Amino acid sequence: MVEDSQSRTGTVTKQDFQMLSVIGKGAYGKVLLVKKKDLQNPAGGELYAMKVLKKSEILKRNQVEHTMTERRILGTVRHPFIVKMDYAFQSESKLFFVLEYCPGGELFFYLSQIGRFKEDAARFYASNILLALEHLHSLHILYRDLKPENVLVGKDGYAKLTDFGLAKENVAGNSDAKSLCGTAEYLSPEILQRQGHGKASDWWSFGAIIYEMLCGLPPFYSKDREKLYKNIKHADPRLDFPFLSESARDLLMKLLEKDPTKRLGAGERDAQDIKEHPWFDCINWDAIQEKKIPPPYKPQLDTATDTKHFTQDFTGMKLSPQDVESLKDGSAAEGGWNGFSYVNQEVGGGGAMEMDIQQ
Ligand code: ISQ
Repeated sequence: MVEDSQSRTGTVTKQDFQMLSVIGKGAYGKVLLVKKKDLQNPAGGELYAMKVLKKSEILKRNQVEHTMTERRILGTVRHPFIVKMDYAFQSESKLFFVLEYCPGGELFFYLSQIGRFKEDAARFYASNILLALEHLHSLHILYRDLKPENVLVGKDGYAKLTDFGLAKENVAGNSDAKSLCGTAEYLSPEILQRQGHGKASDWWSFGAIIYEMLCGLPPFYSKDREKLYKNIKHADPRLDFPFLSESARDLLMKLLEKDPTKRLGAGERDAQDIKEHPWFDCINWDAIQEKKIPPPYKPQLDTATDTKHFTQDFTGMKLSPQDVESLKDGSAAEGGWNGFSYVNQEVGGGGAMEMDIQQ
């Protein structure tokens, strides 16, 4: 009987996936649309987004800790509005995260195409993001990198958070690391002033994202970086648009509060105080969590592997010789990346699983 490497070893390697296209590119690597080879089903198995990181780049940029944090969080967290990781493995030169594929692409690619969302649509996506943040906070994890590119749309039309490279675990109190990370547009005044990041800083970014969904631009937008910083720290966000409801204006004012201790969501009750704001009055939180509410839009795909919701900058590219080469790079010992490899028990087939993680 022919065996795939998963049934042989209990883990997976690149050889278990067929590369289909490039759907994203970042500083440390790229994201590929891949199909898991399935010997029981010649048409092929499930589609995944495979994030491929170069070990040399991660080392060069001192991102080892961030990468291992992302790996640990993705291996621990299971939530309907957080991208699921099914496998993680490595070769001599690369790390691979095999993630749930979200065929709707970035929520903000969709937003950029239509300008701004109606309040009902913005409220729907905001409710997904809120439940994801609430769950992370309940596990003492700060997300710290809430920005439009990190919100994806799944095949069911619900939003999902991805990219935990900047997340922070084991936050006890409400204040934390003083490092400056994240895209400036969504960073809170306290982070810009290096006064630490607590749960309230995630609620600021949440406010900035709702603002952008409703108004079409981030709240303190300026091309000039210095002006942007100054605006975030000192300016009032513009809220006098005729299309904003009174409750939306009130919510944005309370989330974009400069003083993190006075911000909505800053208290002990965290997300609960935001859920009870009048803007969310018509939201049935249990029904959202159980995905019983029809989404404002469902990605329309011509084929299962249609990548029309991803920017053509990547999807138009042929797989480079390096991409193909990376397939040949045989799987390796863990080396300095001990504990990276992972198989989600729910997809592993139930056999004896090779788990190299020491949790
Ligand atoms: C899932 N689906 C599409 C794109 C992605 C990019 C990064 C991480 C996960 C993804």
